[in-house]
Amino acid sequence: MAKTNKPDAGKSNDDPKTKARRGSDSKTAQLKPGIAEMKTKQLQVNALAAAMPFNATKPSEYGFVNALVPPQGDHAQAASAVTTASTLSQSNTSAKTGTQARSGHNAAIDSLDRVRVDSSERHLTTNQGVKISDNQNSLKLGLRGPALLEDFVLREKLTHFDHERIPERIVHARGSGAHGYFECLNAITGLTRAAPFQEVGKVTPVFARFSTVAGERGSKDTARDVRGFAVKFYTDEGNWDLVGNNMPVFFIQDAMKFPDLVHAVKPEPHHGMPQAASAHDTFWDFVSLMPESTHMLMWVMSDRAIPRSLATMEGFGVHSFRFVNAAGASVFVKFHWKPKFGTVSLVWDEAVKISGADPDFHRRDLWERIETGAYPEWELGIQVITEEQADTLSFDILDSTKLVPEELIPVQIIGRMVLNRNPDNFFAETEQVAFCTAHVVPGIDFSNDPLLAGRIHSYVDTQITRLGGPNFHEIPINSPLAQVHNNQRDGMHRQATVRGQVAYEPNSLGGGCPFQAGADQGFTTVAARLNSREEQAKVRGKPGRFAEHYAQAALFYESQSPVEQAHIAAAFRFELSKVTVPAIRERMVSSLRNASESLAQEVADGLGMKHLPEPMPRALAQHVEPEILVSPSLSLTARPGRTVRGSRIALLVADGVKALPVSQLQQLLASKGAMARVIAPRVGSVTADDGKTEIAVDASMEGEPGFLFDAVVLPQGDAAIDILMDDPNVLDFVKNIYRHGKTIVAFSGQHRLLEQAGVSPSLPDASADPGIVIVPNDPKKAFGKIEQAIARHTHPERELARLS
Ligand code: HDE
Repeated sequence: MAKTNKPDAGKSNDDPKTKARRGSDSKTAQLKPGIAEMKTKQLQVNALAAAMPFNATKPSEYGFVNALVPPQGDHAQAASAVTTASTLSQSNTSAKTGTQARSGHNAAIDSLDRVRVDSSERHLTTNQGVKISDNQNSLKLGLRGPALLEDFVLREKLTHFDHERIPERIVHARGSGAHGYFECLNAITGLTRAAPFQEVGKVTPVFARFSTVAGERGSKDTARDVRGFAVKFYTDEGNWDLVGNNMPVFFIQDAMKFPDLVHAVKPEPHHGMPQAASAHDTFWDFVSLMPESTHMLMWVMSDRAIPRSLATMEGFGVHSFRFVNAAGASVFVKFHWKPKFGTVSLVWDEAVKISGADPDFHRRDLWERIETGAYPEWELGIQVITEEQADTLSFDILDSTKLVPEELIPVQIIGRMVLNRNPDNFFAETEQVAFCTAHVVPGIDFSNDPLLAGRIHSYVDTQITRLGGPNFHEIPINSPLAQVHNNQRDGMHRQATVRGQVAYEPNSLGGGCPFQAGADQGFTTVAARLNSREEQAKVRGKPGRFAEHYAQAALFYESQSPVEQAHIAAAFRFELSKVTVPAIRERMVSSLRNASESLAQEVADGLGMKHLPEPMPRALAQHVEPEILVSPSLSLTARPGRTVRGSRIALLVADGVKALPVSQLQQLLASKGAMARVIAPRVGSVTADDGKTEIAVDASMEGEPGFLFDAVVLPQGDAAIDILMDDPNVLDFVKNIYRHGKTIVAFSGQHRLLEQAGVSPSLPDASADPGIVIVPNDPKKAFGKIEQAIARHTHPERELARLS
């Protein structure tokens, strides 16, 4: 009975050598129950226990030095797999019990293949697998008689149906998810030992879920709100969840205030309104009393809160985390997801209209992008900050209401994430996925951010109610690819059928297994945290640097383009107009004065305030000199990469349209990853100008109004244009595209429709509107121009001209 307690670095429990030492499974399969075999097993168990005559690692539990480097647990090899098996009768196999365990393998967590169901060519059955002869009628005593209690088919069906819903997430209830992969582009072994970053080209499977925060599960996608940006990395060393948002800062500095914030933004408790909106009394009452939220308010009132697509928004880890390398050295790190296809947002009028016509706008967009191969993609970037550097900053990097400007500490790209597979089942995957900030892997650790500390607790806790008990990690979407072996047992909905007699550690009856991994392979907490300079006393309070609340709110506002600034002012005006208590509006404006006098004035004017209220007294009287006053990277215009890929383009048609340009454009756009939809007054088909060709219509203008598209191409063909010019839906279609700053393509000599819709091809200063593209009759010749205009997504010149 060999004893092993040497570090086993780099070897997984699936190590073939380990398997060989333990004896093969086929060997145990031959051991049938019987008195002699029982005796043999007893002897083997005794030998295994005797191999561990005392607890060899006990001394290492004491003292500071040992605490830093826990050893691997003491363990011994069993003579055969039967030594540690629950039962000798395992050799009596069946179709249900199967044979026996693969040594050291947890089959409850294998890939999603093990739970994927395909019902093609299959009968309908009950949950017990009994074939159902009639799925139309309940069992009755005679055709007109009463239904019978014995109808187990009906009762099973109704009972299951009655319990189909689970509690929705308290926040982030509305979300959409997808599978994909993370690829390491830059190995950063010097910074972290985290598995996904050890080797260039290393691929780690991921599942990402994007969400709004305030709305309920069935609420609209385009609400003005923060977007959750949560990514589960199924790493070789366990699951790592990077549970971030599409904004790099947060409203509050301490977890203690989270329930207050959420209660304030959610529908008001007396009448349950409004849904998925911050534009109401309680939200603004709360935030205007919490000046630390001013920076986040700037983000939430900006266009970042109404993204065009989940694929065109940035993501941020928000808190400072820690990277830890193999030698145990640690640095602070901030995570950034940079969308490969640029940052694009909607305008407010567009978002409001979309929410009526397609409340699933973002979910559909994500789905369609993946189904059509226009895979969303982000680069993962990091800002690395040493403890010493952090001390020199004018703000505290443990304060989640502050960001680290990229101009101060650049973002280095270390990898990319591609989402390339839609879920098979929304509920099983997107709804049941359970993210948790506590899910970290060796190489990643927490900072002392007090907001993060609360989150480490909250996410696991909430799943216990939401997913019905402590075994939610076994739900297939949540289970890691890395092996799971521990002595946690039982509880609601337990799947893993752990064999053997042992559910405790230390043990000798299981050969000490599963044994503690030790510092070499296991997760260890960065000891440097203990050396931090915080007061060691138990206190309820915040560090002094947290008291400065306005410098970065000003930084964000000053870094926006004029159009973006106008949108921020309009959003404050809109939201505060919905506040029914004048004192709250005044309080908010008085707070805004500390961030930007011009913004405060504009908002006050918009609210009809005759006089500006006094600036709100600051929590920190003395001025703090920020490192920089403007950070261009904070503007949505900063990211390169805007493209037609993933765009939706409407090709307007009616009877009498010329067919060739329609089919040419469909093909050209498809070749660039854009989706062209043929839109007509009705669904069905239209007849082309040759009187023969039928063009299939994808959707009607009622079904898919103009604001759902990134661009519109007006038709060629006089007869078609005549029909469309008389249709008010068509004029609204075109007007909305124009109003929302998007591209309109018209064929030369055929822009009567534009004029009818009141759209001018030039800007007020007589220069050409870059979003109105007049092309020759052959769209192939002008496709470059069309593509370029659509790729810009929005043409701010139009709005800028209105502003000036
Ligand atoms: Fe969350 N948050 N949160 N949060 N959060 C949840 O967990 C919480 C915070 C974020 O797609 C809940 O599984 C506390 C910041 C995302 O499933 C809950 C605090 C950030 C998601 C919870 C915060 C986030 C959640 C609800 C303050 C950005 C959706 C259901 C201390 C960095 C994940 C659930 C998904 C979800 C608690 C603050 C992001 C209740 C206590 C800051 C993306 O556990």
